Amino acid sequence: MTEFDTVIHGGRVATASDLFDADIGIIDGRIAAINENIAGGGRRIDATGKLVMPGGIEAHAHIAQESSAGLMTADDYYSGSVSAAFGGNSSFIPFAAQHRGQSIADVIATYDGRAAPNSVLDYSYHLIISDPSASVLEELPGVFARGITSFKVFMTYDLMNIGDGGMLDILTVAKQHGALTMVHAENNDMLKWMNKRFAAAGLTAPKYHAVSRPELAEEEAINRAVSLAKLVDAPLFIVHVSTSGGAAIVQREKLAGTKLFAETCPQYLALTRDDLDRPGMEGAKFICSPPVRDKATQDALWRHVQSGTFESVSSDHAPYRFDATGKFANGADAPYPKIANGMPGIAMRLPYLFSEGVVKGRITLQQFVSLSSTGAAKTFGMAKKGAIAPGFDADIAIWDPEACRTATLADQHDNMNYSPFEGMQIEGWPVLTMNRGDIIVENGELKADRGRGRFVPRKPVDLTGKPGYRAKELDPAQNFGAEIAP
Ligand code: DUC
Ligand code: ZN
Ligand code: ZN
Repeated sequence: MTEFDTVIHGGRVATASDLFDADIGIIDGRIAAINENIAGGGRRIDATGKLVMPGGIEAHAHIAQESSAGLMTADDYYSGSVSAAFGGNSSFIPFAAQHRGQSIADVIATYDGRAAPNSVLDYSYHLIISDPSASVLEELPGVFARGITSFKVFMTYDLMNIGDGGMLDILTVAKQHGALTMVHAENNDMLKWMNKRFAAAGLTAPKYHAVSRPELAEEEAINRAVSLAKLVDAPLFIVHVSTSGGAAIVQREKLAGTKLFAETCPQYLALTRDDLDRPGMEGAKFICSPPVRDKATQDALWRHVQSGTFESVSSDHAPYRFDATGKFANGADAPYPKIANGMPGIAMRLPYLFSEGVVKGRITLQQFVSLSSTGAAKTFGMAKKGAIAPGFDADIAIWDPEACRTATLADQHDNMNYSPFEGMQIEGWPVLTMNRGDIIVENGELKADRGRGRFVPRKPVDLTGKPGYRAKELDPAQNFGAEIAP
């Protein structure tokens, strides 16, 4: 008889395609068997009455990252990974951010030093490129060889915005290596112009953050980013889509076969600009970019979640404490453009999506698995993660679908002093999180050692089913768009 290290028995297994009752046998951190009534096992985990799902893959988190202004996030790779694990995630992909003038080798060495000794979960990085100089472009093949196959660029923030030409350079190199370019799409000049007018009028309270970043700024930038990617037929991933118009562009382009991927985040489904207008400076807790919008936008984004516009729902965990180390690093009454930009949510992403999505009947359990795990694994090339299948890493989350709780700060297990989700009623909760067969969290207790997580080398993006677009002006096969005399 095969001797399993661990057997999870009695549970209902949910994958991105199926729902069935089965036991799971695990050997050496991998799923070795999925069957009825698996006997034995060095350790037996009773999942009766529970859902057994692929552990979440958090594909958008800012961990131990300095902002372009030099402000460090409140979570490092220990607290960030612990918080992720309490929220049902088995692995995560934070950003490794280049600051201008920095070599990529230095960026990666810096983040290796932050992640490897600390993470309790497997991890990879998306590389943020803020300075696509010739030497940086030359370094990129080495980054792909290392298995970092995605990076993020910005169309906004003066210290990050690489301009349309810089984006074309990055998209072109990325395409050559099978990498995926991710983009923060907001029109920089629109935002700066709005900020100037608001400052002149003395409109600096947190609530003006939302008004100063209009939906049009995102829609215009998404449209432009997609056009740039289409010109060179490169794949593109739009991060944190916050508008109905932006999501509609993604939907339309996907239908046209464009090599396009996208995510939205729980805050755009759960919060509105009214939260920015809470008394005093409370609204600062809800400052993130792009900003949270309104109820109509929430409804539209839910419809896009339901109908397949997004590969994933990610947290965009960008933790800055509600004190002088974070939100108020520039003073307790700082005007909104000087308040740290981002909110925490890595532990709440999946409970929120399960409760508001599955329990309220907006999405199926299979869609939940896809949006929380499988979609990110496929899009970002994590070959052995994101599924419950033989040979895959035993990255598993066991959920109690009937657990009811009110979200509290104590549930987050991060380094924050607030949660934007505090007080929300949540139905369904992860009770056990496993990574490569090791239990990380069980019944509210951390069971893993600091630094046990491993770097996950990733594969090139899979573009199956996405024919793309050939600009005739760049295509020798179409004579570069010139008419040929008959
Ligand atoms: N973009 C992010 O992805 N997160 C925080 C702030 C930002 O601009
Ligand atoms: Zn961003
Ligand atoms: Zn982000």
